[in-house]
Amino acid sequence: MTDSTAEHVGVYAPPAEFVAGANVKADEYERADADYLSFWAEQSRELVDWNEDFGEVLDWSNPPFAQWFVGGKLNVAYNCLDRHVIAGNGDRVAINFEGEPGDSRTFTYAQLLAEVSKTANTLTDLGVRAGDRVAIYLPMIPETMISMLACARLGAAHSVVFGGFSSDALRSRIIDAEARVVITADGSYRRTKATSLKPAVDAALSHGDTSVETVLVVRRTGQDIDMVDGRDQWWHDAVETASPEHECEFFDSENPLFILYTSGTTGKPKGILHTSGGYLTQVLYSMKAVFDIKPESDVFWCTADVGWVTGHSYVTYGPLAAGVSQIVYEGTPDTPHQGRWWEIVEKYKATILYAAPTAIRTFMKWGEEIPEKYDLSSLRLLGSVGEPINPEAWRWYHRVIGGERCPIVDTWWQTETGAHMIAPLPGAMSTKPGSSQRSIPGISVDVVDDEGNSPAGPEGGLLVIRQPWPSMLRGIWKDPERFKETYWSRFEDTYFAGDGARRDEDGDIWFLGRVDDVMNVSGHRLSTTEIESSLVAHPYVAEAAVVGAADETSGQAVVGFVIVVDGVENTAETAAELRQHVGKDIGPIAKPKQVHIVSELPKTRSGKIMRRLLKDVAEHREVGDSSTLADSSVMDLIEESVAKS
Ligand code: 6R9
Repeated sequence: MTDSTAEHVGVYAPPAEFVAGANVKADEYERADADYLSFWAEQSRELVDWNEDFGEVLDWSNPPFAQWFVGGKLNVAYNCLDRHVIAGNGDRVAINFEGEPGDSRTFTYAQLLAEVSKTANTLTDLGVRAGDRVAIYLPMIPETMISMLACARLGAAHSVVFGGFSSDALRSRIIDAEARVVITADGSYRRTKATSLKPAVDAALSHGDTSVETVLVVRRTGQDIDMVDGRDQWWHDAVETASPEHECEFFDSENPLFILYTSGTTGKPKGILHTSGGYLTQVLYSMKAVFDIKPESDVFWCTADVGWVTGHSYVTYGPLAAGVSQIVYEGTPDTPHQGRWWEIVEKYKATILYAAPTAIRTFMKWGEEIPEKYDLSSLRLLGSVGEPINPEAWRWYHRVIGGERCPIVDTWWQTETGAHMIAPLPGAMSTKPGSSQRSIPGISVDVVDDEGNSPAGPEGGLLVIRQPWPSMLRGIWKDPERFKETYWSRFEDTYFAGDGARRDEDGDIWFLGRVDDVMNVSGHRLSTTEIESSLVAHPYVAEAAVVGAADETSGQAVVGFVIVVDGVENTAETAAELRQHVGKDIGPIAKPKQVHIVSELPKTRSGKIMRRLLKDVAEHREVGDSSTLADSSVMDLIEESVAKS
């Protein structure tokens, strides 16, 4: 076990100026602990505009089915738009959109309200009513957020399906949610090419057996597509001619806001259901406490795709409900050049940047001379999400991107949790590279052993959440049994997150990877994350992924896949050096049996490494389903390099 105390890895104190101006100070924890329900009620009344106040804060009479802010009425889109315009901030920029080919569009809050109103009127004309579902299959363009908000405005739930998913994935999600309308585009731009989207919708609906009545099509690329008579309508015909006035209704706190499908370990994807009042409360609280948002001066940039939960909570709902200006970028970080992100930060003077560790490690590999060419001095806070961030990548992010002045918030949460759960509060504490540190105020997490005992030993255990929280999932769409079984059956009345974690001597939380990624070598529990961090800390290595492969003698053996930095040779000596390094750094038991040097790692578009596929390679099996990879050709490249090594 590596030493992870503050003394060993170092801690980084926030600048005095940051602390002085911070929204939330250290005393917040105590206040929240004293009475977490009163704490959340207070936050909700402060941050959300309720049309009718709620009564009971939490109804937990039928666990695990929670109701928050019972009886309250609100409109989520009103909270994201109208209230800012009413408060006199209609001229503030809501979205700075940057298209991959270099086109840009700006929407003020007043303009965005008009666009959302037009879309809400169009959807109403198409028969969409409160309680219906609308599927959204769009690239990262403003119309995606406009569509989501139009649904919210009508009290209809959206189901955003990531634009990189296949027609089969789209089809099963449309059927499961019984969507009435699909909103899509002709295509999108990715790596300078116009890729198509609409044909996937046509294929998904080709059997004529879905509930879809209308397909609304945004023209993005202008490529040739088929329009089906009586079913398909152009956005620019329908929406552009609709009235920009729309009076919104107010809905129950527990009215469904969205369904977002997330893959399970087995079987079909789970439709994670989120509702309105609790979700908005916790998303807004995290904007205030974790991102320290200052709506009048910040320029926020969350680089996630709206197709995954980070894009829901921190591209659409969080920033807009907070009333801040934000950046939305359509494309990839290396188009047309490897400095694109930094050019965007400079152009819009971004103050807060929120990205995935895999992006940071990619930038490290490309070299710090690229970001150094740009003026990044507007940045004041950095965030990380999606996977554990290795201390090495954390330090690089802090030094090269943050100029040693920006605190980094490493935010742990899930599609299921809706908003941040574990993250340092940047104005309240020093940050520690590689650790998410502690749960945010009002949230109660624990690390338990296999039997549910707390505390788990120094090797770590399983992360659980003890008390209900406002933005918790309300269930799995149409499958209450699976909801109970997946999250609430392992330990009584406790949410089981599926992540391995441990607390260090300072009480700070370190993530060890998903429970299925934790390895067992000769009876020792080893974390993929820890060994990957050790590999990435070696100067030869840019990126690393580790899996446990079945092994006759030790049960499992550690197998590493690494991408080396430019100039390092792919030789047996390099691999041996890396194996030795881990053995010395963590201990002989963690020394990988094999290290393969590869040119790519299999990653989803949300930046998660698909270790399952690497495990197939390590165990010499045929590689399993790779349909959710950002680039499905990488598995061939990996198999080729492994065959050579
Ligand atoms: C927001 C998001 C959830 C899983 C989660 C965990 C991993 C996310 C993390 C992290 C360590 C962090 N994860 N953030 N692990 N440190 N800061 O990613 O949602 O796509 O549902 O994934 O991602 O394993 O259980 P989702």
